[in-house]
Parts: sequence; structure tokens; C-alpha cells
Amino acid sequence: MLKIWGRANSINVQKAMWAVGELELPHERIDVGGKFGGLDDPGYLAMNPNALIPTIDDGGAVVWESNAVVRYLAAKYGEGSLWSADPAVRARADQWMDWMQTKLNPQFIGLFVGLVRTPPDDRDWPAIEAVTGRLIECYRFLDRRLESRPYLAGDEFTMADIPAGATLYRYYDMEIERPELARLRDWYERLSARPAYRTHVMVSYDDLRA
Ligand SMILES: N[C@@H](CCC(=O)N[C@@H](CS)C(=O)NCC(=O)O)C(=O)O
Repeated sequence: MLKIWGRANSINVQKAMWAVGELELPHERIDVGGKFGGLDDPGYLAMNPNALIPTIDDGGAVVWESNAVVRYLAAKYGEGSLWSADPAVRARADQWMDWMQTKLNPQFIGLFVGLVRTPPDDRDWPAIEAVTGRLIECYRFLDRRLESRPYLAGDEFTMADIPAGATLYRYYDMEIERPELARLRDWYERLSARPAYRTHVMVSYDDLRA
């Protein structure tokens, strides 16, 4: 059976689990990382020498890096849903996944660490404001993209929506000022109507608060 290692409140694990949920795959998720530890265990390091989560083992196929995990699951189990047989559609999905990882994610993590994972007395407000501004620019960019299509790769929900979409629950939950971005908000509402999103992404992160 498919095994996924990683605590449920890790955003990178959430991407993998959202894909698992969309594809309705029988699986076992094992809590490691954060308060559960286990990432330095020799058995875990043999699978994932980065000592990070998530890692999956699907009948001997071991994969780490959350976007690679989402792509693997989509390719193996999601043709016609998360995965398109058309290389052009797939490239568009890849493009948004890579954009999330390299452009949006550093701002998102910067805000999350600065605001949520840092004790109130230690917060660096100028840095928090700067990173929030950069993050909102990323969401503005997504908002423009969503002007002409309901999902990032086109008319249908695909793997493209998973990495960036996984950040939205926390973005709308954190105590920050947000500009009105109507298309982004509509996209978030479409995503949060999906049972797999509600189960795996709309998860409390109280344990992570400093
Ligand atoms: N680029 C990696 C980043 C993985 C990563 O940073 N995971 C964090 C959790 S979100 C982690 O393993 N932290 C250590 C821990 O939870 O103990 C990916 O996308 O999978």
C-alpha cells in the first residue's frame, strides 16, 4: 500500500495528501517530523537523505520533494484528472508548480515563519511587512491569471492547482491585511469546496505557533 511519511500540518505533506485524497488512493500516513521527530532515523534517511517531509513509498518507488510527489501520483493514478495526456497542458501545469516552488513559496514561508512561528516579542515587523508585500504581489499575479480561466492550467482542476492552492488556507487565515483579489478568492472558494482540500489542507496549524 502507498505509504506517506509526514505530519498532517506540514504544508508540503498537505500537497501530497491533497493529491492522495483527490485520487482516492488507499494509503497509510505515518507521523514524522516536527514534534514527532524521526527524520534522523537511519531508516528514514535511507529513503530521504534530506531529512525532510514528505516522502512516499509506492510499492518500492520512493519519492521525496512535494511537487515531485504530486507529479508522480498524478502521472501514475491521475490521467484525465490531475494529469493531462497533452504535453502542452502538462507543461502549463509544471510551469505553475515550479513557479509556486521558486517564487511564491519563499514569500509564503517567510511570512509564516515571521508571523506564526516567531514569538510575538521577537517579531521583526518591517521584515514581515516586506515579505507580506511580496507575497501579495504573487497572489496578484495569480489573480490576473485566473481572470480568463477557473483553474491554473485551464478549464479543469489539475495538479497545477495543488502547490499554490495549498497556501491559500493559511493566507486567508493569518492575521494580515489582504487586498480584495476577487478571482483569487473565487479560486479559493472552488478549491475549498473539494472534500480532499477540506480534509488535508484546511487543517489547524496551532501546534506550529510559537
Ligand atoms: N522542498 C521540499 C521542502 C520540504 C520541507 O521543508 N519540509 C518541512 C515541513 S513543511 C520539514 O521537513 N521540516 C522538518 C520537520 O517538519 O521536522 C518539499 O517541497 O518537499
